[in-house]
Amino acid sequence: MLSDLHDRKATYYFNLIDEDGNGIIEASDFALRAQRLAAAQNLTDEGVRETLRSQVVAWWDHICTIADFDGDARVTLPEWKAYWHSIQRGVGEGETMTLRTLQRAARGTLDAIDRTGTGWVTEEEYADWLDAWGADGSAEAFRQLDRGGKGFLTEEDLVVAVQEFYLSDDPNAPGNVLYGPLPENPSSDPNEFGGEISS
Ligand SMILES: [Ca+2]
Ligand SMILES: [Ca+2]
Repeated sequence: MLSDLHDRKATYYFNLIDEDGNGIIEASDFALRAQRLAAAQNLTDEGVRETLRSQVVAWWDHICTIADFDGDARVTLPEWKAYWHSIQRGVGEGETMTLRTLQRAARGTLDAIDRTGTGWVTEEEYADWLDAWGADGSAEAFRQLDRGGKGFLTEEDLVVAVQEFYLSDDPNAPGNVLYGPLPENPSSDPNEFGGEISS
């Protein structure tokens, strides 16, 4: 079982990746994602766009390997949550491979945001990247992710943020907002306390 916070993060991220909003992550979402990233970053050079497309397709291949448990080339929300759970179990069991995977994810994220190749991320680059995700609140998220208020994000900032995003159960962990501030907690189900409260 995922904690409430992890459930919210997993669901929020799933919905961002599910670009066309049909409730399933599949190859077509990644084709759309590549187009939107290219548009948000004003990429006009066809070679550069092609590099971006192949990066995004490689990411989809990776997601299939780790989260498409029944091998139908579609990732459903239950599969996604099972994947999320397996990361936490892997780290809990001390699998260095899981931690290395997260570090690789952080470097991939840096490469995706840092289109100018400087090795760090400016507030503007981060805003463009979140915009391509269709996510809001980039100024607030950037402020939290920028540990020490340097005015830019380093690879180390992103490594810590990715680890917190996938692993932390602390509602105040800055890395929770890597993909923008999480939506507010959905109002609790009135039946949640059924039987315990008598009227
Ligand atoms: Ca979809
Ligand atoms: Ca599947």
